[in-house]
This record gives sequence, C-alpha cells and structure tokens, in this order.
Amino acid sequence: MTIAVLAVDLAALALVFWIIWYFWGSKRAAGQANVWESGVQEIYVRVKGGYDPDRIAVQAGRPVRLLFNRQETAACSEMVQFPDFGISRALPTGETVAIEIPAPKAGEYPFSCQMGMLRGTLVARHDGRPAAGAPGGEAA
Ligand SMILES: [Cu+2]
Repeated sequence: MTIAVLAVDLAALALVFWIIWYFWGSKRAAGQANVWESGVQEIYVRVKGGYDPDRIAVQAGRPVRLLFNRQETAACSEMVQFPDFGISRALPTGETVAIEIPAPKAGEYPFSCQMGMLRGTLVARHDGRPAAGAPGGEAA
C-alpha cells in the first residue's frame, strides 16, 4: 500500500519535471494551451520583460489554468491582472502561480501588469485555434 502510494507520488513528480522540461526546455512556438485528460487546458507563461507567450489560444467553455512564472525582479511585472475575470494576483519571483479561469466564453480577454505596461491576450475560441495571424498559432 505504502509502496503503491510512493509510486504514484514519484510518477506525479516525474510528470511535473517532464512538463517543465517540455515547456521550458523545448522552445516551442508558443500560444496553444495543452489539454490534459482532466479537460483542463494548461499553459506556462514566462514573465520576463513581457509575457511569453503573450497570446494564448484556448478552447472556449473549458477550464483554463495559466501557470505564470516570473523570472525577473522588476517591480513592473509583480502583479498580473485579468480585468474581465476580476483576477489580480501577485507573481513572486521564481515561483509558479496558477491562475484558474473556469470556462471562458468565446472572446478575447486582455491581461496585463498592474500598470498596463506588459500586455497579453487570452483568446478563447470554439475550435481552440488562435486567430489568424497570431504568432506561433500552430500546435507543436
Ligand atoms: Cu508594469
């Protein structure tokens, strides 16, 4: 029993490392959230002089989890806010902060730092595809 629990823990840990490697190690084109079996769409957003990616495509009507990781100490980026969802969160340097958006309707939802200098857009579409012309639109 204990060994089984340990095995599950190790598997979960391995998955976490794999996710980190996959998103940060393998420089993908960025933009499209990954959809897990749970139905949650998840994507890492690096915060360093801006948001990377700064245009995030997701499927409308499904839960979204954005994992912000701030890799700088500049005060400018210490908060991120999603005015459409009433979300405002601190982003401590070096920590990953999960922001959950239950099920966005189709539309474009801007997000920004507290002073609006750094900007990004969450794009929720029924087909989950980014708008034409969006950078890095194709799924890797
Ligand atoms: Cu700012």
